[in-house]
Amino acid sequence: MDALVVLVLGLSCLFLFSLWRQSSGMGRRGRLPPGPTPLPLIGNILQIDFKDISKSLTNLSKVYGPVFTLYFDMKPTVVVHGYRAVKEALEDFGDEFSGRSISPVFERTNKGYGIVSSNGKKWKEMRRFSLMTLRNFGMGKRSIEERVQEEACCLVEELRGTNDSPCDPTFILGCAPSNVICSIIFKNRFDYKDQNFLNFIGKFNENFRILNTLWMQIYSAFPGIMKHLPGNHKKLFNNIADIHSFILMKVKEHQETLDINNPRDFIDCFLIKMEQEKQNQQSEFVIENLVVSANDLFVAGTETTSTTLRYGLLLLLKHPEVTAKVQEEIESVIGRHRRPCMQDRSRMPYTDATVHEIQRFIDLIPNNLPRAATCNIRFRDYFIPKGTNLIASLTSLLHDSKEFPNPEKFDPGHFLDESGHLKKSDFFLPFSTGKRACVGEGLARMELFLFLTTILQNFKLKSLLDPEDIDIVPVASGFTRVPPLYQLCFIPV
Ligand code: LZ1
Repeated sequence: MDALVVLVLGLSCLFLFSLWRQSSGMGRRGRLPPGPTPLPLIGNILQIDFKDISKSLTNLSKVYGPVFTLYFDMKPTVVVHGYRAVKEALEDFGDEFSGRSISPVFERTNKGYGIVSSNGKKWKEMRRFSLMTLRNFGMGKRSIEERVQEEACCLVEELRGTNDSPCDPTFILGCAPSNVICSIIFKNRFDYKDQNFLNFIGKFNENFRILNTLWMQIYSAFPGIMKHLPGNHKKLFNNIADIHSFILMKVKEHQETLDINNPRDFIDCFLIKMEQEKQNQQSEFVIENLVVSANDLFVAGTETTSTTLRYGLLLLLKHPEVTAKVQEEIESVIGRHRRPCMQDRSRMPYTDATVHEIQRFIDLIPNNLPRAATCNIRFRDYFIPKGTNLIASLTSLLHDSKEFPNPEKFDPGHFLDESGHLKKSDFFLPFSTGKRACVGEGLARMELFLFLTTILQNFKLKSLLDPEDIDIVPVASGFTRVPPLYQLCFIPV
């Protein structure tokens, strides 16, 4: 048979199969939510602008309502959009939608271990352990807060080294959050010029770039073929192998110096758990889970916090009147002569509101991380079979125009009441909500508050442009929103 016949036969079978898949959902068991008609093989990709997925989802919700279905890779994805549908899916159906849908890339790198790409019992135990360990005193004597304060201090010294000259803050603001994770996992931070540190974070940064390329979209669609071909994805897998062996080497060092009564960091806490559970054949506390969980904490805790800080400074340059009020509050509550701490936050409503507004405005992860149905679900009037993917639009909450009038305007007033107190909002869910809500939320919010206040306590931010000329429109990207490139000067106060 020649290749053309095989191709035509293959495509026809796939076409019939996809028709059958669509119609089988319409039977006696109920049906999936409505949505645009999918084409064979390509599903609904023509309905999505991959430069701004979140906006496409908002437009589709105007046609199909707050709960709708899209097809990618021959599989249905249910989208929930708007406060009620998102809360209902992630909170009221918390267990039912607590699965993670795992892309072929992460399936291959994480093999179901760790926190981000695991499911079932493994996920429950790794999540629980990580939440406990990331609490402020979860790791013995040195609190998380102390580790972040130490890093904030080093960050200020590094910024001082720029000597008032214009700089792109990307590199330095990327080092600080990575180093906080280093301090939590490996016990100590590194110098920003340490070659081991630069190699290690360089591999994460390179992977982050590769994951946002078209190559990886193709890999995700056709993993069976792609994994035999040369290309960027090989670099990605090599980097992950290097990262894993670096972590493993650190684990070996820890094993040799472990003191069960004095855990120094995340690795020690995990090794102690391994020791406690060594009789248990089914224990999840095995080296693979330690290595992948550590890797997960870097992936989750570095680029996210660093992008928020970088975007935050850009917004402060654009709005000098906001920056001035924050600096006034720092001056009156903290002063110049001691370092900021978390206790200060409740006495600094304007600063707290500004950090909230930075997170709301930038909408870092607009479409959340994808979830999956852990069982067959009856949701509203629909039937959602086990394994169906779920996307919750976080944009639809963070940019809701009733809750946050003029949502496209940066204004800390969105989180302040008439008397200047912090006004919380149920719509503020940048870390998602429910059983899969971000494990690092507490850590991330601590870093944002301490890093931003420490920077503004020590420096005046000087822009190279007039505020009106500063561009704050995100460079739309696959997964996170990224600010445009910019430069600024840090002038010591
Ligand atoms: C994550 C993020 C990105 C990728 C994986 C996990 N947690 C952001 N927070």
